[in-house]
Amino acid sequence: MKFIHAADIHLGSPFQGLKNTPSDVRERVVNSTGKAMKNMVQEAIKNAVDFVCIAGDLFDNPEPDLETLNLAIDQLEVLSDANIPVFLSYGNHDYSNNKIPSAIFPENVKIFGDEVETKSLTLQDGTTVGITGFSYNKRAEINARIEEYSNKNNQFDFQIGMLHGSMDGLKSSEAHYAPFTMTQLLGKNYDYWALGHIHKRQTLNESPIVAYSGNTQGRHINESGPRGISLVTIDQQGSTAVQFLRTDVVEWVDVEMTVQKGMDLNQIIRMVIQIIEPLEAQQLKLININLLDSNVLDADILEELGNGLILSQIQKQLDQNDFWIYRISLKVNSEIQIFSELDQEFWKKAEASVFNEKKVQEKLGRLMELGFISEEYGNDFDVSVLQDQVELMLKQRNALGDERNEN
Ligand SMILES: [Mn+2]
Repeated sequence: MKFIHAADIHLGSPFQGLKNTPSDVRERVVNSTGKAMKNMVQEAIKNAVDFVCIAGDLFDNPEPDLETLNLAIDQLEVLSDANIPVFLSYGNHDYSNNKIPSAIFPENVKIFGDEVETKSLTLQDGTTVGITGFSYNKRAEINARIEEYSNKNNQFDFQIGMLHGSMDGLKSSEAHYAPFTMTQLLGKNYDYWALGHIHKRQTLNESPIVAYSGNTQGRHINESGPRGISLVTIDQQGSTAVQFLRTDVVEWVDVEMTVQKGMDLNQIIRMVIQIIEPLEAQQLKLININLLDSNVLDADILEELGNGLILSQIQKQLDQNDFWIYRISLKVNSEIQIFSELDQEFWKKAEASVFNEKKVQEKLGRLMELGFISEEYGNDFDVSVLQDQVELMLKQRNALGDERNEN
């Protein structure tokens, strides 16, 4: 038995933070989630799988626009033409609210309702499979749903659990979605758990495999690195092999480089190009350059880094089919203390209370009514960028003071 475990395709993701990007790069990024779905479908056909599981968040939004919806229908029809059934559950992003009538999907698509249920499938060789799951019907599913899953039904040769959620006790913004414990999952005696919701690919248990396939396309720098799906093969003895197949067309990459005191504009540009150009570029790479120790640079160089001059020079010299550097982040040496005569613990506390999104949004306040400010600090506002800039300014201004203190 062979199937694809996919999740978090997020069709229709808006990709807002790309305003200074050339239109061809922008277009590739905006179309990337759809292209990733196409790649998933092609892999299903190429590998002649028995079925496909999509464990939540097929759409980025519970009310996808027509173009997004049609793309999904078209791709599901390609699978239908290839006689490949699809098991689909909705997650916290595309929770079912009757905005998407299930009748618009081809018949090979089996959609889970908001109660946990088991759908059965008989493969061509007679193998029987039970697939158990449910769809979200609201954005936040804080209740554990795992006890509603039945134990393995022995009328099936294999049973697979699909669950969009997070491990109980997880501490992150992804926590508290249909929480489960490993003991609960393993207690069901299923042959494989196809998880969705956490976008970072990971295996939580080896036998049976309990895993997140990760999302099919990274959508911002916090989703860096290769993204894709799992091709799962379970033989008659129940031993399972999982192969990672890439589906992404755009890869977000964080690159670090350390600058030296006295470096001029051309040296910095050369250094960046020398590090970026040799990178393998099968996918378009969207790169965030972290310039470490940037506090040692001269003030005029820092200004050229800050006003985008150096960035635009680098962008011109790199092949835009392969690389797009969208940001240079100036990082300061963390060993330098700001106002070292102050209690550093107090300083850190103050820093944390000033640089949180709520505070910064509050300060921005009515300034956001000005077009150029809302464009700069709009939807994708990243507080850490502002924090880096301020830290750099303080460390530069403060450097003299600290040097004096040393004598
Ligand atoms: Mn998701």
